[in-house]
Amino acid sequence: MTGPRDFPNLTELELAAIASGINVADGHARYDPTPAQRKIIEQLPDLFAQAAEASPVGLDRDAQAAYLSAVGQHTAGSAAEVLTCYSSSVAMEIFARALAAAGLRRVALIHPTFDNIPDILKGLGMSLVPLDESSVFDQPAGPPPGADVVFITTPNNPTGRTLGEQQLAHWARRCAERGVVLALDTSFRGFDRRAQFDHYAVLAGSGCRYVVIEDTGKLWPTLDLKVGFLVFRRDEPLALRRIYTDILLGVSPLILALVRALADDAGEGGFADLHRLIGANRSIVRSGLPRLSFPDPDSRVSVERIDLGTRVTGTRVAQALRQRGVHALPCRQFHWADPASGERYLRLALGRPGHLVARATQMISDYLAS
Ligand code: EGV
Repeated sequence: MTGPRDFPNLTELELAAIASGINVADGHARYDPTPAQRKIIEQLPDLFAQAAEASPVGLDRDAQAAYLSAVGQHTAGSAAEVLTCYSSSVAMEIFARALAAAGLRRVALIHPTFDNIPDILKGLGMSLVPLDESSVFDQPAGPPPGADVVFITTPNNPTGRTLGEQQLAHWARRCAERGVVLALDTSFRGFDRRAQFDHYAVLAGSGCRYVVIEDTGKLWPTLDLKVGFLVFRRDEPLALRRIYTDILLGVSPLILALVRALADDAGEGGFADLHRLIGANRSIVRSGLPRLSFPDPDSRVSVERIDLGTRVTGTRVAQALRQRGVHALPCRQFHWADPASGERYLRLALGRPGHLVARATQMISDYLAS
């Protein structure tokens, strides 16, 4: 039997979930495509032919513009440089390498957050200081003394907490005053309209240095055909472009054409459909577990935490559920600076067909009652 210690990170748990059973572990989109999405998928041979003919530069520009405008980032195209990557983790790796090359090593990072963010940063020699969510969102502080970078995931994973416009302006101003780089991971913004005000207008207005990682990877059921965008001020001194071209010539034009089509659909009602699906799945979880509490009442992202209290740990519950064929994530590793504080939570993925979320919820309910 596999125990929690056999999983060095959350992604290893997610891989075990893909191998068998009911998978509400990873945050990737595994719901049934909507009719509009199905139509796009049926056009894949045509998209392939178009991608083979068209200018890769134009396809890249169109995919970027379609995505950024679907999520309200209207000034990104004029104010910033955008580099298209195979995933947000690839963008993250390039960003961290650029920080290391510049000797910027002290990163104040939101806590909790998905563990591959601290792991990639640590892997490139960064030293991390935790920024509690309360000091990011409730009483926005400033960069801790000595910090070179402030890194905020917004909406955050797994809590769904999101920077409002005033809060972003506050952080941008405080970073500008101190010459600190403000880094944002906005992979979940497609789920939450409150995260779709024009961040680049606020960032440009403050004059701060910024790097933003945008992502299509959580949104559409495309079998992981997706892109991450690395976005930064045109005069940013970090060697982002140089390190990008060390790693990539570019992403496949087929993926760019697909992203463009899905982003256009998202802007024309696709996001509304997605928000309805996630909202319905969130209600299935909440109403199916009436005796539990949900620590993120305001969350709109495609994951939901449940609070198990202090009598059982998330690690134990996740392990027992795994033995029954249901895979969810224990939250210990999200709390990268204080793993014990994540033990009371379990995270369920909502980007799934409703019947699968219902089945997982029922099995969790049965297990907790037993
Ligand atoms: C989530 C998977 C990586 C990550 C999943 C995720 N792991 N990239 N090493 O994409 O919330 O489940 O972010």
